[in-house]
Amino acid sequence: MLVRVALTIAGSDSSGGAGIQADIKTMSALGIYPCTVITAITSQNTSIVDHVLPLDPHTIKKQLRSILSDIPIHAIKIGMVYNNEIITCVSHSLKNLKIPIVLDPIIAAGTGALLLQEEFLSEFKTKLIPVCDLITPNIQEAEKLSGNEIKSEGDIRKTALNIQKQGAKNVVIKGGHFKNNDAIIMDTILDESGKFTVIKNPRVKVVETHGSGCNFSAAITAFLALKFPLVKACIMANKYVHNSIINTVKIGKGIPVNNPISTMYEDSCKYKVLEELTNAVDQLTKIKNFERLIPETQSNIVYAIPSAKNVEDVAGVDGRIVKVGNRAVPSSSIKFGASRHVATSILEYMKFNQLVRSALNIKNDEKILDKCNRLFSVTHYEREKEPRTIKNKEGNSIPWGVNQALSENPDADIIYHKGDIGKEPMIIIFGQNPRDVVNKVKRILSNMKFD
Ligand code: PXL
Repeated sequence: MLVRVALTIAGSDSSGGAGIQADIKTMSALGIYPCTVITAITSQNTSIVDHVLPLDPHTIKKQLRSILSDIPIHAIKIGMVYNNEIITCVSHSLKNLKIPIVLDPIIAAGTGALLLQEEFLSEFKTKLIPVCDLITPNIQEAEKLSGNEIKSEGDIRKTALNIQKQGAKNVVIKGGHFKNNDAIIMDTILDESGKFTVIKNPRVKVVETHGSGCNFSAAITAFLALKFPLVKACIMANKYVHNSIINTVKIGKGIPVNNPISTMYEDSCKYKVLEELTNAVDQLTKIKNFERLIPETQSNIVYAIPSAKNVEDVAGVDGRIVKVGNRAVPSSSIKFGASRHVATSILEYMKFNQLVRSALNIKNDEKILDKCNRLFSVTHYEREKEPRTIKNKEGNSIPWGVNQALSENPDADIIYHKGDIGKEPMIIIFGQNPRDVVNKVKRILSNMKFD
């Protein structure tokens, strides 16, 4: 397999959200093989940076030599450099390389601690900025590098030009901390030709996230290693980081951390979900007499990804499984977002037990319900007890009902209701996966007599 390789020169973050750990995750998730040169070891959690150990320049130089003398590197990222000795050593080692270099000018951690000792800012500017192809400051870092105060979009552009004059071929100023507009975040790119490109995104409602800056510069480095042109690489990295901010996780008591693996992980889950559900639908429709369990409103079997947040994260049969003569037939293909009702039921169930991710609705008649009661743990809810305020809100009835039923019995395999005016009675079979649900159907139908 052909592989593209990137190198990150950065500090270790023991909390795993930023620094070298963020770079490894981001680059790997984008299909790049990451090599690492560690410059410092930080002891930190989601609230504070407790200690910083800068490594000696000899050890850093040795790491750089080991990598550069052997492995063809397609792009380089520089993160935390901490002091003058490290700045000098990195600058010397990279000076004459013909590899795209992205410089993330890390001055302070999100929690406030200094990651570049202030007295070395001028060394940083004269020794590292001219070496890089792109520099990626946020608003505060851009202010520190230029000495400007940034209050307007005009100030951002002026500051980008100032930093470019210091020797950075291209500049992207990240707008996450720009307080001009609460709804929009804009990143401003100034490229080699002097052209500005602005990327706008709706602001994600999180207070602060740890690691988003590292994810952004690592993603740009990955896209440069994949040979994308620089502005395109910035645009793609911006989109990628926007998704990882949406999937931010709260792992400790302090600020949430970015989750750059989430998109890749969800995509891989989606593939497996589609595969397992396709097999299950195939099996289900071959079960003798299954069509006799299909209600007037037809059946659907669904399967959610582990991190499902809404019906778009739940796969089902588009157009449901319908009864045609004495056969059960899927109307169409299996898709995410194809089911509303059964998908809503599984999403509510997952709030009680994350391991239960699959469900199927079947007809509720006396004979079927009686068999369910004999074989499984069954609970129910009464639609007529649903408060009017909930009934009046579209889409609220099912979560209310499933919640009621599981509050009585949180381990139930089956939830039923007896219907209401205009609502057909229904049984929903739950399981950890579609195979589990199909096996429950087989047990319900075994030895069942139909006339
Ligand atoms: O987010 C910047 C950053 C970079 N590198 C290391 C860090 C941090 C922030 O905490 O710890 C090692």
